[in-house]
Amino acid sequence: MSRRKLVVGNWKMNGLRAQLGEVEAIGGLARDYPAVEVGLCLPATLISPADGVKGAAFIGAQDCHMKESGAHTGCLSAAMLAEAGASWTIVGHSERRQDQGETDADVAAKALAARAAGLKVILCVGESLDVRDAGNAEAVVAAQLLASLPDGAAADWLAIAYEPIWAIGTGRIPTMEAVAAMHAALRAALASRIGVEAEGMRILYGGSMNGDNAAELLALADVDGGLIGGASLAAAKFAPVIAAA
Ligand code: 3PY
Repeated sequence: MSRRKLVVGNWKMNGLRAQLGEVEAIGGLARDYPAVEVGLCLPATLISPADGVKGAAFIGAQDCHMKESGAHTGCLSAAMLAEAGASWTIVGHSERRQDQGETDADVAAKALAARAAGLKVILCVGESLDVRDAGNAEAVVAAQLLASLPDGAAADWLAIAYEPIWAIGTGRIPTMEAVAAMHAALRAALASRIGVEAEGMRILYGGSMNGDNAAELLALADVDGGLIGGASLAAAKFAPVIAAA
């Protein structure tokens, strides 16, 4: 089955209004590659201003709360993010699983809350270096995916991002064989839960993806796009990744 490539920048805690020119330039690039779905998951403070300059890119958030509203100081609901202009959100990034102690159940609940507010979702999974070195990364990450998968998971609103924790921000990536094996294992795990719907669901690679390695990664059969950190912060660095898709 052919799946439209999805290439998404994750700006993490980077970006002030001074960087809106980069958002605009990336939105312009997205216009040049209509076959690719391009987006930027921005700090929440930039979502609304970015909405006006986003061109053909979509704007997303990096997290949302699992509740609709309430006494949760400092948190943002999915509806707030949607109102600000987000159409997607990331959930379950390993930095949040580690720094905020988010569990698989939290991640599934956040995905459902996002869906209820009309957001599409990128759900992140990935293994630590210890797990990779122990040789059972595929089983561990497949189990993490199934435990984080929300009810009603479907390809029209959910994408998966496989991000090995040890590859994030390190410049190291797994071998192409390891990436291919992991993506195939994740698709099989999805099929065991959601059947044929798994064929249409996009599975992105993330973790030190950049203009030098994107073409090789994106050519793998089950790699349907990328979730890109540092290389998405400037249009000049992001352009070759989008072009590779
Ligand atoms: C990275 O590439 O560093 C990421 O974590 C993307 O989400």
